[in-house]
Amino acid sequence: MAANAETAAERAAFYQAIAPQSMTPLWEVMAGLVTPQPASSCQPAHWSYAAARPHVLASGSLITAEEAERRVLVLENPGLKGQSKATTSLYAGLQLVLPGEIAPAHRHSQTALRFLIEGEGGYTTVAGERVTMAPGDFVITPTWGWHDHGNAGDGPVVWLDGLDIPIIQTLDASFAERSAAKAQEPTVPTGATLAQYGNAMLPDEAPAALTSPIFHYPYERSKSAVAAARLDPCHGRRLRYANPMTGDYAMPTMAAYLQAFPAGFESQPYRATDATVFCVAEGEGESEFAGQTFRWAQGDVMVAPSWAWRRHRASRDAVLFSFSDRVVQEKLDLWREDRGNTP
Ligand code: GTQ
Repeated sequence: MAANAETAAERAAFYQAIAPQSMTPLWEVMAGLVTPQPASSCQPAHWSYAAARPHVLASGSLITAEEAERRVLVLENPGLKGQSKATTSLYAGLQLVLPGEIAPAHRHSQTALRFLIEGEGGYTTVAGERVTMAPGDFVITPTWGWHDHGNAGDGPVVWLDGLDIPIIQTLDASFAERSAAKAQEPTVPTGATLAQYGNAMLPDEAPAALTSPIFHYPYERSKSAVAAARLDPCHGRRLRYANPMTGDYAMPTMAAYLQAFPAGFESQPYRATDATVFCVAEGEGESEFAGQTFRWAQGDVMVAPSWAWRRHRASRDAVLFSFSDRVVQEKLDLWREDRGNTP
């Protein structure tokens, strides 16, 4: 036997000998574990709302919201098939609620966010306060908070769900339960939370929690806020949704943003370690992630993987919602960005 073959055989025998002890040699796997830069299976992805919408509506005659518990088509990253993941750490889906339906009350460890894409009259009840969602509204369901959804309008309501499901999975920290009552009886007047916490004023007894007390950020307010923001060469006019009690992100596991691009805007190349899910609130344009170009319009959802170069171009005035795990990465001292040569 050649020396190399002899060594290989000797090593293979050694690996076999230690396997029953549940041991394995690091040197065979090290390069794949400790990579010089992010090496993600997550791929750049795009779901056109025009293409997805007929399937979402078709799911409405296949199963009721009540039977499904949540009637959602999961947006699965093509690089992460079978895993119910939009990115390595985040879940996304399109949820449909038809007029008169109720998605029954439950609660779970996972934090959820909603970004409303289509329809009027859809509502969600969080901690006893029922809010009606209009297109572009951003809504938070905090960890372990009771929530049920309904539709008091006369057309379908569709929103983007974003959840930290893969993070909770990694941590093996999932709990969930269903409520005995199908829906919560509202106990707090609609709008009371936003009025108290969303006007640069706070009640004396306000508790500082990791999740924002505001769970409904109406689009009209958010849009006028970003319209006044500085035009950043990489991000356009961008603001993050914040917890007014702490100034931190609105949720402990997901960072959420709204950004406006004036017609004709072309962003400078940018990359960051937080893979990001985008949803188009309005306008048209295209985005390039890791060299793949996607043309987008209202309701489209896109994924930019970790450390992939991103560029956006707006052919009309446009507004994009986005969310990522940046808040987690920052807490762990991991988050990095690269603005290329842009100041
Ligand atoms: O609305 O509670 O897309 O529990 C996935 C899991 C939505 C929800 C999803 C959920 C929900």
